[in-house]
Amino acid sequence: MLEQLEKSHQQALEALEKVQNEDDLLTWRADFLGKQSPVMSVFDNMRDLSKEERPVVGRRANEVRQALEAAFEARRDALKEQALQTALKTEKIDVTLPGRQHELGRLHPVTQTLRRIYRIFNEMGFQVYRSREVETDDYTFTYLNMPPHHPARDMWDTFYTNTEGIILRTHTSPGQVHAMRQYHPEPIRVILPGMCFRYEQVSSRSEMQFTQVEGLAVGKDITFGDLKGTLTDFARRLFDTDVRTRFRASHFPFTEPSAEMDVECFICHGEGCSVCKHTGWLEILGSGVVHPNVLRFGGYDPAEYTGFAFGMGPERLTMLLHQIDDIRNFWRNDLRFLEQF
Ligand code: FA5
Repeated sequence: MLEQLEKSHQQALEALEKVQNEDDLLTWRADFLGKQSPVMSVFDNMRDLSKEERPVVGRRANEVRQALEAAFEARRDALKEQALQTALKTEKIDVTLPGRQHELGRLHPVTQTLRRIYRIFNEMGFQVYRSREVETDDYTFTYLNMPPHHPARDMWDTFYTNTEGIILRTHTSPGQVHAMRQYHPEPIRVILPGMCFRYEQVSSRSEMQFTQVEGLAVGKDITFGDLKGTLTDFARRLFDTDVRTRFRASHFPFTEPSAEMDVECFICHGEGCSVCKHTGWLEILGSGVVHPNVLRFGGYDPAEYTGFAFGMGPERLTMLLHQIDDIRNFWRNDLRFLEQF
């Protein structure tokens, strides 16, 4: 058995000499130091030996095993060193190569429009006022002069939560009453941007989730003329100095009188086309003089105070600014679309 042991030792060392990579090295270890290997099976077969032979063979088998383990470690270190030297020679860093370009993200087109709107109104003295997206029925409708069962509520159908009276806001107008209750009896000049939700058919012009920017001014002697001047100036600053605008009589329960503002169609310049439904005009916002009941709910005496309010849709404004024909592009998250802005 001793003879067999020496032979296996020799064979193992010879095989190890030929090993050139990590994989082969692991195979070698399984072959010569694994459970089934000739050296290790000596331990299993000890019981076949005589009492005198057992310690001699056992000692030698241990020596051989330790020698092979040491040889394995040495070979592994040598291979590592060899690999490192090869890498150093072949993988030289070329410091003259241009660096890798990092992809830069950018602001969403609607966010860009929102920031332009903030800047324009800030220059006119309006501060940004944030108000919540999850609202009460009272703030969304009742305090805006739409008591329960008022038919106008249907125009702004929204999403209801499991908690009675708690809904997702259908417009930013509830923020008007929050701002009034916080600031009364001080004068107010704020814009209220944020997300709105509507239970409505999604189409190329309407989403069920979209942003609005509300505006509110409250003070003494504020007139419809102030509203017109502010919004006309806004449109000129956002679009172009000589863009044509018009106010059309409309109806909102929370403003009296009410008006919608149109800008001349950019596609046909007033001639009439499919985008403007052959009217030559595109609606951009709703507005009006704050209704006395809303002022009262906000804590202002309508005999002393007046105000104006408006609500615009930044998605629609962005569509006009960039001639985008489908509002659904904004949420599609298609980089080919987004990278254009
Ligand atoms: C309102 O929401 C009123 N709260 C606006 C208002 C505020 C009037 C203050 C008077 C005083 P309206 O539903 O028309 O009104 O929406 C206003 C603007 O939001 C629209 O002109 C449009 O630009 C945008 N908008 C409305 N619905 C959608 C929709 N589904 N998808 C995208 N934009 C929309």
